[in-house]
Amino acid sequence: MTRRSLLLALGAGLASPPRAASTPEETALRGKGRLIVHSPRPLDLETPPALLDDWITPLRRFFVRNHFYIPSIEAGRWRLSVEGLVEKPFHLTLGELGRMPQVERVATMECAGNGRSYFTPRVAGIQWRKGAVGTARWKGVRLRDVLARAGLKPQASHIAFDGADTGMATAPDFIRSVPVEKCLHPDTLLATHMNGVPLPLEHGFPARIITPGWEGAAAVKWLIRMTAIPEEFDGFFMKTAYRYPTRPVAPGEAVDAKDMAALTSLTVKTLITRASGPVAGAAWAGEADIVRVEVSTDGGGSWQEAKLGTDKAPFAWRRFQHDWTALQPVPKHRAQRTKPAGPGPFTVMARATDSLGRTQPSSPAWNPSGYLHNIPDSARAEEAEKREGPPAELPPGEGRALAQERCLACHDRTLIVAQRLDPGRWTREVEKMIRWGTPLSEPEKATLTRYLAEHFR
Ligand SMILES: Nc1nc2c(c(=O)[nH]1)N[C@H]1C(S)=C(S)[C@@H](COP(=O)(O)O)O[C@H]1N2
Ligand SMILES: [Mo]
Repeated sequence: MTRRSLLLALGAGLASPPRAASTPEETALRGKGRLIVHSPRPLDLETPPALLDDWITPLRRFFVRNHFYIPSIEAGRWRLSVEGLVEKPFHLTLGELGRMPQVERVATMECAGNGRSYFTPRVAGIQWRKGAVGTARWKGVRLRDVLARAGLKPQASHIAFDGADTGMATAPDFIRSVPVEKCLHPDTLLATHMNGVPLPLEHGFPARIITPGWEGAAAVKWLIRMTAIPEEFDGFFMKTAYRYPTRPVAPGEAVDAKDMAALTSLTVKTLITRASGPVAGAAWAGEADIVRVEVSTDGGGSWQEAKLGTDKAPFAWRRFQHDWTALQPVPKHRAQRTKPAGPGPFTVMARATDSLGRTQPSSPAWNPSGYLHNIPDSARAEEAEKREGPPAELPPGEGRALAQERCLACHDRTLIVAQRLDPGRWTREVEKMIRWGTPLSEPEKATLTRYLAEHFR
């Protein structure tokens, strides 16, 4: 073989490398290159605030929150079964769904854990900053039309929604229930489209629930079954996760199960998407409307009312704007002239009031799982998005091999190192993982917990 033919052969090889079939997560990640990766698989992506500068969030910027791996779905074989306390259980195909009356609603979706990283003491879970939120144009059928076809029995008080994803190892299935009253609301959808296109796989293709105004976990993706049941579903994702104290609690306080209730509507909140020239952002309030947004450009000393955007819909965020540029004084002889400052030490804040009269608290309402963080947003006028990459490896120490073998079997390193928990909270996380199928002997459990608590606290 000549040198030239060797090079040609190599070139040909490079042009068509043997391709490993890529996972749905890899495909989704490629389309969402500018998002913050909390975990590549399960896929958990957050949007930097500066990218949330539209009323409707483009799909390539929309956050992703998956507890487990994206399931594989074949549209032709997909069936949605409607069962439980109904007169006529039945299956729906995608074709039948498409022939039912279609409605479109713009609604904001936010993960209940958005802002979790700002709670003290820290709590376990994805360490979301500000961008687990977005607004989409959802299209599909009214959920109540589907339920009417099945005929709810009078004893039905909740509908349990099950998606095609399943828990890793023995982790519980992601099943969420919603009270019948919200399911029958004319704006609650069985959505098949998002921003005018069929739901992308990572957002729940071919169909998901949309409960406008409610925290994101109610919006079950890859829906395959809905079951009418007599009371709230009693699985992990209803009875342990996504619960919020029904009384005020002190930071770090343990809360009795009887003092916790399932999360429903979102609360009132702001997000600054641009901190200078002019200030801009979004404000939302779950099932309520935004009536006022105020902006402070002096760190909360004084507040001015911002202009609200003209785009609005009952469950969608409202854009706001306030004409202000971080100005630097100019010499007297150049009278009346100012020019935009370079980086300045200005702290811009935004707070909203909603139609229920709710405002944002000045300090976060700590709760055991770190939900509904909603203090007034603040941003530095010169703020640039810092992106720290995760470390390449887990730090050395006794227990590292165990962490690599047992934790990284299902989780990505990024997720582990982002947790900053005290030993008690690490113990609880490890115990949960043991319950969910991680094999660990007592001595291994002790070693692993010690390692995690020492390095990630
Ligand atoms: N089947 C299924 N549905 C799900 C989830 C999930 O893990 N599995 N995550 C929920 C949570 S916690 C949120 S915040 C939203 C996020 O929706 P998105 O990924 O389309 O932004 O989906 C919800 N629906
Ligand atoms: Mo969520």
